[in-house]
Amino acid sequence: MGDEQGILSELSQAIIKGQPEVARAKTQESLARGVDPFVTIQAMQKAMSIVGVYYEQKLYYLTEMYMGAQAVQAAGEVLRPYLKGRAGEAGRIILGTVRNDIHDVGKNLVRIVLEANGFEVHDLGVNVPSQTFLQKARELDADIIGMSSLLTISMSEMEKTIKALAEAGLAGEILTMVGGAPLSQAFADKIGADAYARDAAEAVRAAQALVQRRRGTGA
Ligand code: B1M
Repeated sequence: MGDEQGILSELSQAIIKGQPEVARAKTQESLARGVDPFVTIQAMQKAMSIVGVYYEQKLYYLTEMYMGAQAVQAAGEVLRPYLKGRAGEAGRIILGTVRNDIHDVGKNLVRIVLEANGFEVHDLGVNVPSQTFLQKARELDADIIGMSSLLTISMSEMEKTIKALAEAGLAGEILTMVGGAPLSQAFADKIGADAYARDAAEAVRAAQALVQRRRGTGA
């Protein structure tokens, strides 16, 4: 429908141009017009990937990249309450971006979509050390530790958490899910992660499977 496409295209433009206030207003407008929040999230992800391409093509500098991210965050916060609590509790997840990495747009979208699917998500933010993931997961009796990384230099941090879990005798007890643009299934297998997810929708499916596996084994 033209109306839906029109408002989503205006929202995408606000993200590409790095205008958080406009992005917030356009998201509110999309809700008022009855656009499905999940469709809006997909449009936001697409717009952010265009920002990434412009940066790679050297059309954008860090500032534009940062403002694009701010616009996505502003739009996401408007959508969050409309998605939250659609389902019952599906499991408990500790989520964060690993140490040395401050990228959080993708992680925040993953959080929103997990919450929308009934997961209780404890977001530890960015630059999270492996021991903090472990401590919080124990303290809150989490089903899953979810780690995000966008930098090739921060990916190795994920393995540290997985090793720390094993050393604490918690491998197979608290399960791990990893994601982020530079990752792959092969990398996840190599570091011994329990699941890898390419995007937010896959993160939900993977988390559901992990919780089933954990509860199925009597944990
Ligand atoms: Co930076 N950055 N950045 N950046 N940045 C990248 C990642 C980069 C690829 C750009 C490039 O050079 N082409 C590059 C990394 C190269 C590499 O290591 N391979 C890069 C770099 C180098 C840097 C700096 C080092 C730049 C500098 O300072 N010289 C610096 C790093 C600082 C640090 O972290 N220590 C830096 C800084 C920044 C900004 C602050 C300006 C900003 C981040 C703002 C923020 O996040 N609040 C920024 C941005 C915006 C990007 C790009 C353009 C976009 C990332 C993004 O938001 N994508 C990115 C280029 C690109 O990706 N093309 C780039 C949109 C988001 C929806 O996708 O995050 O992939 P994504 O998340 C997806 C999936 O990956 C998955 O689901 C999400 C939703 O679909 N997913 C998970 C993510 N986490 C998951 C977890 C899961 C499951 C799925 O389970 C737990």
